[in-house]
Amino acid sequence: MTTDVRPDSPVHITMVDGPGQPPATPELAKLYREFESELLVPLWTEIGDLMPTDPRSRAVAHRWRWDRLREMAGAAGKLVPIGRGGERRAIALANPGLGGRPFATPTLWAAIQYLNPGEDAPVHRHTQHAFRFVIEGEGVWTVVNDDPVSMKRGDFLPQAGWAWHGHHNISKSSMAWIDGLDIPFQYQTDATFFQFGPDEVPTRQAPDRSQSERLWGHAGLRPLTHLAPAPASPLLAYRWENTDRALDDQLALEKEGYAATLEPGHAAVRFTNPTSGADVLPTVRAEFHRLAPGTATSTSREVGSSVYTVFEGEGRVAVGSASWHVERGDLFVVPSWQALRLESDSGMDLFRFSDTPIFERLDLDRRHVEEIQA
Ligand code: 1HN
Repeated sequence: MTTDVRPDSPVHITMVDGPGQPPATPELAKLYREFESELLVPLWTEIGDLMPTDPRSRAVAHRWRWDRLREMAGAAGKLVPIGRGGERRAIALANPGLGGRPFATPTLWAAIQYLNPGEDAPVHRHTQHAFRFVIEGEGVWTVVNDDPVSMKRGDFLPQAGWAWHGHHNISKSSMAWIDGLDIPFQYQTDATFFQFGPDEVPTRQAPDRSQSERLWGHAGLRPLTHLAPAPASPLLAYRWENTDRALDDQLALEKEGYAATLEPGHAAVRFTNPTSGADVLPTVRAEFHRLAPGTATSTSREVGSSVYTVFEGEGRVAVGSASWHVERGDLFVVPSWQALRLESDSGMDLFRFSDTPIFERLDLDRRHVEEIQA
């Protein structure tokens, strides 16, 4: 029996020599061509790639500089109109290991978004979970399910998947911020839905506090009208004043002899869902880390990927075999299972987001902290 070889088969099997490999004969070559034409792949040529002894991410450790991002976002603000279709003037980090796609890591999107005075980013909704984190400036309102929420430096603003949202700049100056979403995760797993809403953001009102903050923004106090746990946080803004004070308090408590820090000089908080204490978003973890001057973290690795941005200060970061000096606004990526170490002489504040909730939910999370070298 003869088999037509599919010249366009996406399957390509190479004969390799080595342990566990069959003798390379013309008959084997013929069998491999038949596999290709029938769209079949033998395990014995693939197992090393499919099942490495530990995670080998295709994503690469990489750092993007804020001054360049900010400059190019400003140029886009002049050249690129914002409206229906394009939806957002967002410029995404493309990890050099992920084929030029707008993916910071295999699961996470990170972008700088830019809005000119008076502009609207039109209303829409999608299944992707999202957040904003503000490095500098103010004046933009994100309106989530008709609740207008102001955005200021240091604020963290989560937004659950399928919530209607648009942004409006009420101020006289342009503003840039960072967006994080689980776009690559939902894209790879074909879970994405999207709908258009109104072209104009419905509100021009700018109250001091959003409805969500009035209902949920009182630490430790649960409204009795809302006792059921929600999958994502209903609190739409985690204000910088609170984050800053929490971190300051941890470092002060450490000085007073309480075990309040993650490790010496390293204060850290996680943004959580007030209905459950779980992560703010089902697929995304968000944290803030403060290194006191002269602090170095231990070296650790974990399953899942992270994106960090330097909020204030400067320092040194080592990820796997890469290492950079980082300063205010710089973003960097930590691929799965690559060793991370942070260090700062003058002190450094970092916002971090990661895909860890996905792995915890599936019982695939692992973390390893290296022993301190003498
Ligand atoms: C989106 O809706 C926002 O709402 C930001 O600001 C980035 C990237 C892809 C698709 C939708 C936003 C996005 C996005």
